[in-house]
Amino acid sequence: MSSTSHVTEDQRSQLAESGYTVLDQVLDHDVVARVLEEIEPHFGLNGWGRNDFEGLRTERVYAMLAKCPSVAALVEHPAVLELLDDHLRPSRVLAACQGTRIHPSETAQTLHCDDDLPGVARPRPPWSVSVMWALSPYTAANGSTLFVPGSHRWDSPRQPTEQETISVELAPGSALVWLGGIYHGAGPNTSDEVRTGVSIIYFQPWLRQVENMVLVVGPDKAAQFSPTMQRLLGYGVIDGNFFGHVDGRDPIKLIPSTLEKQE
Ligand SMILES: O=C(O)CCC(=O)C(=O)O
Repeated sequence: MSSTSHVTEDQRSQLAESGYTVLDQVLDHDVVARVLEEIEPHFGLNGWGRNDFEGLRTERVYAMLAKCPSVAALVEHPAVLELLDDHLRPSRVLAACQGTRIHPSETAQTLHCDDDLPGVARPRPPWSVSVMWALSPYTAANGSTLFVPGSHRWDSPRQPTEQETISVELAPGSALVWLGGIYHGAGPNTSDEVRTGVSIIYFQPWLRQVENMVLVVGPDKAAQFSPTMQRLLGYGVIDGNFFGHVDGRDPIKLIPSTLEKQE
């Protein structure tokens, strides 16, 4: 590691070659404790995930930066930013930041790629980089993330199998960093303990509108337009009610009187 670098050459090459790497125990205990203290009251408020992908025995705290500001230390952690530099353009954007708590008896999440949604042929350079911060121990028994090493280089037709996965265990304060094209998913929780962490996704800067329409036309002003127009502005979600959500909900619900105007 050079005197100015927060990551090793091995970590950089593992991320590029295998598609994932680990930053072992890089957070101070008091940072972990602060984030846990801020997030704890939000668990238990929203209930379980609404489908198998969100996890029927998993709790998620969306809009985390608005609820738990200390998570900013994780989002802008210097080691993570350095790894992002290798794969995303400097003006990358934060795409998601959520707390996750996987409870006992949760089943394995479907193996997926984080940047596969537009259905463009693979392999290709990553459109996203994801980071999972462990706030509790992540073990194979309680659902540590499963990866198919090297699968970010696969072509489009090839699909992963469970037999190809490895489970990456983490100590609290560690981060697991992966490229958008790697097949992965949360493992099953066969233990009697919860697995708690923060999941963050960064996107290439061009995965966004040219004009930031929902700021140009805020919810009050958007109320004068038709539902078609509101959706064009960006008050909507795609892909299973997910991309574009605000705190887990369709942003069109933020527009006053929207319900009367729904098509
Ligand atoms: O929780 C994990 O270990 C991975 C989660 C994940 O990949 C997702 O929710 O998309």
